Amino acid sequence: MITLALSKGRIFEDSLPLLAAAGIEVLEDPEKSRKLIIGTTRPDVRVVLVRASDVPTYVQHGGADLGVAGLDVLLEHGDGLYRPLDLRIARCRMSVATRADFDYAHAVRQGARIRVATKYTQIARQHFAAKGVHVDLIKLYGSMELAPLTGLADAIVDLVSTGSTLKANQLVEVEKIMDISSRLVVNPAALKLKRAPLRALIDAFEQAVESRA
Ligand code: PRT
Ligand code: MG
Repeated sequence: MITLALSKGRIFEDSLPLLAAAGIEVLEDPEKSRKLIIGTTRPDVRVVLVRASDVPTYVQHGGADLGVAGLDVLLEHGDGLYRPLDLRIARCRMSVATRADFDYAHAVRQGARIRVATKYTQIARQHFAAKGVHVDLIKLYGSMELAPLTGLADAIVDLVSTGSTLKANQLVEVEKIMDISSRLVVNPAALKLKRAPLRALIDAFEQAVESRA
């Protein structure tokens, strides 16, 4: 049995065409069913539904043989996963945003201490350290946009796709940190134990990604 960890929402939706290209269809719609384990048209392949940020944990500890997770989630999780394939799905970017009346470039030039609220503390820490910018990081679990509006922080680090969430909250994107897409991650021990079927699945995903590029 091969177990694939996916999260509900955009990663599940965007993974369906890749699965289809590998000849796999899931037998249930997670938006309609409450099941957390979903069978597929391949009797030896099943999908487990977990929180996006739990996918690396499932794959690392063998709760799943492979999984799909955003680069943001993987970078926050840290090492311990074989990361073979950029699936180029669920694309967005990690950016710094502020209120329009906060002069970010000026604050950086002045060497001021900037208060940054984010869910992505590892990525933010690494980014500002590389730039030599002093920051006080404030860890949040959601609704980051609120932080600059309430005076909790000067800036946020968050994912941006269309930009409409920032716009709706009168925030402006002042710096792109990196492009983000989802990756196929594989448990190294599973890759040894189930080499042939996992390799076939990874190769099919790879071909599907390339043919869509
Ligand atoms: O379930 P849980 O809340 O723990 O997980 P999650 O919210 O991380 O899951 P989900 O499904 O929302 O995101 C899964 C992955 O999709 C993320 O890890 C990213 O790699 C990727 N992705 C792609 C995005 C976006 N685009 C995105 N736009 N994840 C989040 N957003 C959010 C963003 O945080 C912001 O609040 O959408 C808002 C911005 O969107 P725009 O279009 O208004 O700019
Ligand atoms: Mg979400």
